[in-house]
Amino acid sequence: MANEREKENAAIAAIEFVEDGMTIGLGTGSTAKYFVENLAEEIADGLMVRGVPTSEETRRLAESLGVPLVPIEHVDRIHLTVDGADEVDGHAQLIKGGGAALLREKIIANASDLMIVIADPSKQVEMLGQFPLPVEVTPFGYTITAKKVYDALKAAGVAKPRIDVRNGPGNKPIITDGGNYILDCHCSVIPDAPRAAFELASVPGVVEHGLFIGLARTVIIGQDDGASVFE
Ligand code: ABF
Repeated sequence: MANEREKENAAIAAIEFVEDGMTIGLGTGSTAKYFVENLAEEIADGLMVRGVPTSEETRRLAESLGVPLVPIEHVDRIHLTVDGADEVDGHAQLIKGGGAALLREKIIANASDLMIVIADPSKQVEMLGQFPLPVEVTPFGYTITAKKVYDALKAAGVAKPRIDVRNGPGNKPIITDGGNYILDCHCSVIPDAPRAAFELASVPGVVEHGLFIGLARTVIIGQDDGASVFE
């Protein structure tokens, strides 16, 4: 079980990478929340940065803490993004999207000079796949898309994928910030994550998937008394 101290220590270690003048992608989730809170304290002490939020949730949090924000459409460079993850393996490959923000998270991570993942030790895995892989799909044709997602995962070597539509209140599919649905793909293990990413990306109706391959270059794992930085 994650403890809050581990999450906050990972976030505090990421603050070391922040420099005056940076445009910073602000992640989503409970670990990224600590980063936004600590960044807000630095800004109150005079640090000059601006943020690009990866979700409406993070936008509201940052605004409430006085973090200056800029719409992504007005940005030509993002120097650094700091975000959490649902799983991270030894090659800095990630599963993200448990918070349903994976589309904006990936656009912003991909546009960043550096993406740093902050996590507690419970997120570290030998092989991705225990956490259900989120796949964002268009509502139009989503039952057909789900079948094609199943085929794609099988083609990538996942033995017995099980696909659920993520439901919210009233047992209705949750709607993402982008107006789409989330399929949660129970894989147990994803033996070849780059192949799975490739197969999923080729399915019409898939807007984005939660495999982040080759995006994170730095991983910070928080501990009770500090953090380990892997670069
Ligand atoms: C987001 O928040 C995600 O992509 C991931 O799903 C999640 C991790 O949340 P937490 O830090 O609360 O475990 O970054």
